Amino acid sequence: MHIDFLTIFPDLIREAAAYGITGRAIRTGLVDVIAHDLRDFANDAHRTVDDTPYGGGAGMVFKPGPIARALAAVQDAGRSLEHVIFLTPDGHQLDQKTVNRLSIAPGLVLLCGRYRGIDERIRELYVTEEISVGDYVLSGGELPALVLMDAVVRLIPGAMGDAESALEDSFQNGILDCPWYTRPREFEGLRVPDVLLSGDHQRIAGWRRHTAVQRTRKRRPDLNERIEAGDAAGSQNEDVGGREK
Ligand code: 9D3
Repeated sequence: MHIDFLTIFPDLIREAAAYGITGRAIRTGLVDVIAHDLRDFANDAHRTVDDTPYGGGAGMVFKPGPIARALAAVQDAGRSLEHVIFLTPDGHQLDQKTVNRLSIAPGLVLLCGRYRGIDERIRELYVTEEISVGDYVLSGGELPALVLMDAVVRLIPGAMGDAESALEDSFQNGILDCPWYTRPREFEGLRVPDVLLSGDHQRIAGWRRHTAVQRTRKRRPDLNERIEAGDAAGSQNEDVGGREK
């Protein structure tokens, strides 16, 4: 998968992309990430990418020209503009269903805004999808774009080792995880539940299911409604399509 970021902070993207599962996926050639500096597509000596809003008001708006030229450069490099995703607080809130769908795309273009936003005509002309990461205010789209990339890349076949199974996550989607313990057997006066030391794998599996359901009931009654309705996977986990699960 090709992932192109359009941003005024390309180094933030490059730095963050080098870690963890994404970093390894890049090194093994499963993914290639290019962070384009929008300022490279400005047309003045000051590399200006923003301007004051028509009609007045505080803050600055990204000019359409640099973004359009950056997108043209992405296309000239042979990438499709089929998925031009604008990260914005008024987008569709990111969920696993969206991540699954995007994980089978050959390429994504992630447009990161700042300030008051971007000129509306870019949204009309080029943006195919608008995504938010939740109802809280951040200072820009870079961290949301990295969140989206992280969630997508881990679903690409080969990106995760067996120990970090994406398959297991998709099963558990719609239900929270059970508690986990490792050594020592007693820590600051708290002991590991005996059942986990029993060696009885059926009882252990039962305990894990039970504690997971209990925790989901208590912490996420919204998810729990779907479990009760016999829809354990919830709407978050519809078939990816085109890939074996
Ligand atoms: C005046 C209205 N503001 C919207 C709540 C304007 C505004 C605030 C912050 C516009 C952009 C931003 C910067 N945030 C993002 O670019 C962003 C974001 C976010 O702030 N929260 C959740 N998801 C996202 S995705 C991009």
